Amino acid sequence: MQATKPSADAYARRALARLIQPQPTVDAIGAGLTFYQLFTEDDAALRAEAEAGLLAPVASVSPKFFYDALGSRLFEAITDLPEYYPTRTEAAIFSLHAAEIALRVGRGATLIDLGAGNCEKAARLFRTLAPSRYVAIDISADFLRDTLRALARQHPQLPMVGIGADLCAPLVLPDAVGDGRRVWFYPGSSLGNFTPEEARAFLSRLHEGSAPGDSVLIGIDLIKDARRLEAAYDDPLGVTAAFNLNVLRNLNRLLGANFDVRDWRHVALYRADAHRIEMHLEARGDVTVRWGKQARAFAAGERLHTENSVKYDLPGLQAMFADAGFEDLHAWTDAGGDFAVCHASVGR
Ligand code: AVJ
Repeated sequence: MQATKPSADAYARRALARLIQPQPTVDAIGAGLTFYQLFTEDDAALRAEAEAGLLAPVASVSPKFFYDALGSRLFEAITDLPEYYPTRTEAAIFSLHAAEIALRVGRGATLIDLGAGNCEKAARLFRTLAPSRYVAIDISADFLRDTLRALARQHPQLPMVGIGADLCAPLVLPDAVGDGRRVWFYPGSSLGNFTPEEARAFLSRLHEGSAPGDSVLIGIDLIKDARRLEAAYDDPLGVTAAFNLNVLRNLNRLLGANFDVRDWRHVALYRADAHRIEMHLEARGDVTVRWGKQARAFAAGERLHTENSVKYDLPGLQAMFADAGFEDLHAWTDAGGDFAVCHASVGR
């Protein structure tokens, strides 16, 4: 598909976005760090979303509900597992190709970290990319705020903006993000949580929110042997199982539900036809879950679908970035072809 011509309206759109931005809770933490909490008013929407998923014929819950403070820590622990190759493979690609990546990305940009988590990946790029500002966005706001406090002390010269927001919602950035050239950083194969269609739509939204010269830097897991994939999502230590089960504790808090973690079993399987890992929680026996005036009965063996982790190949990535309007895709991979780091630009 022909890449859409970058609209000259991008700047105007940015200005408009500034006019309609919601009033966030602003927290000037000092030492060049400002924190915005954008989604507090949306708690009801989050509850409605979780509830709709639980009541659907095939019950599901969005993976964004994994990431309460404990969930974020459990995910960090996953990245230390020998079976979970993506995080360390991506880090190796960044360090091996640092010079070339810096050349393509360019120094002095506003680095916008989408789903920043512990901010470690971005922080490791500070020296290579020399950003003029670091903007970290994550749904796990308290975890992000703590992380950024520490990071700001280590990098007193680098202005930082933290934003607690749901990336699935339309992204409206506060003024403090500034008008500098933007690099949207989306590492860790987070894009894999979207279906391919949603992923393309997400990239299109980034493209729409961009001006000529802005770019994306995205890490994504590649299609490989099912056995290695399943081992990465069902580790013998049970850390991934704990990560998956923790979503139930989060739902209990969010909805006032009565999930008992012991009633559920972690399931991870690779669906080769859809190129995706699926994670589910399977009821060990008949279970009825209650919250408010609602209830959902699960028969023994019935599953709650908690995550898709879609894997790509390079031609598929090429097509998706082009469809979203991006140009000049360059992908770096490790020698084993396990993981790709992609850079693509908004044309002039
Ligand atoms: C953070 C979405 C990239 O899909 O590999 C890790 C989450 N789930 N183990 C992934 C995850 C189970 C992870 N992402």
